[in-house]
Amino acid sequence: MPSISLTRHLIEEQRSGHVTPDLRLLLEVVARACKRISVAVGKGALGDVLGEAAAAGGGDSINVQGEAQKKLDVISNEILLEANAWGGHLAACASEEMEHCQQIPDAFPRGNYLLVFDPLDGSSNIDINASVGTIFSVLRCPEGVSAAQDQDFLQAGHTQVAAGYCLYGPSTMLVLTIGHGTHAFTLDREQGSFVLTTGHMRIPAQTREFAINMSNQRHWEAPTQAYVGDLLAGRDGPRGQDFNMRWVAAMVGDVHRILTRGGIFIYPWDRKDPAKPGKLRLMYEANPMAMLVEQAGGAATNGRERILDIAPTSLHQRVPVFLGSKDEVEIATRYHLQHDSKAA
Ligand code: FDP
Repeated sequence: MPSISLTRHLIEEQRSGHVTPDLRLLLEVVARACKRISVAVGKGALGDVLGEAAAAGGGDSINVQGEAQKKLDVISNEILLEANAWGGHLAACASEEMEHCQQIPDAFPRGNYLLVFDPLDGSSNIDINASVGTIFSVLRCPEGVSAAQDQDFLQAGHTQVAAGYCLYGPSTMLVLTIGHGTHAFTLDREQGSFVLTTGHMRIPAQTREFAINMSNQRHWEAPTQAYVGDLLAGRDGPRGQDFNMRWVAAMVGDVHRILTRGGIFIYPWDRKDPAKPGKLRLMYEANPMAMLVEQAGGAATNGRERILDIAPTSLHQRVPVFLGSKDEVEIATRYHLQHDSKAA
């Protein structure tokens, strides 16, 4: 059986009418940028890529989220911006690392798509040589818009035309959806190409594995406490079975495990900073992951409603996330909705 490269897969999807030539080429460019990021990540301590990025005036560089930027955050952001500037498929890019979207420079033709990315997710894993990743989402540029602004990106997740991530782990993997299933490609380092290794990933509907940062437990709201408490009670509790816990601390790694063998990933609202509706970003993390998970038969909510139906109000909006095995996400969501209806 000949191996199927990402290029061949996308050409076949184009022949089936699932992807336009422009979107196909755009996805190839993103994949190529991810290969370059994979090389930079792989250099580790030998490549002067570890540690914090320096600010222009000295000290550590802080991004728009108020977080210290790692050198690899900055390098990955630049690789994605540079790779996507000249292809002619994009109108603008928005990155978790930049306050506002960036239009394609006037020197290059502009296309009909908008690219959204988190260049290096899980960056606290960089310096410990653990998995990190790039997450991306593609939207259509609204009709008639020639110079896209931030508000043109504010489209609900169900309008995404493609979403994916690249996981930089023991192997580099690209996981992609264009709305016709979720497919995983592994980077063949000798050939330099992504090869299809799992087509049509399926998340089992039921699971006995959950992922959450338990150190925040005391800050959670009552229904999250009740739900996780019942998981922890195991076979003696209302669920009548034991649950295992895993936490990679990079969303890409946790979601990849769930796409591979099921589970539920939770980053709930908490009281640590009541002004923030969650830690994870709707446009850069929750929407693309929700599309990938739904396309693999799973579910994704904010504890109350489907993530892909949330109308974004700002580029860097945060959101609580419950995603993974469909039945388990429904159970977790029910705890929150029942709590709300009792309180009403
Ligand atoms: P990080 O801050 O290291 O970039 O997107 C943020 C994220 O990582 C997710 O990848 C990860 O799931 C989560 O934050 C980890 O947060 P904790 O600090 O609570 O572990």
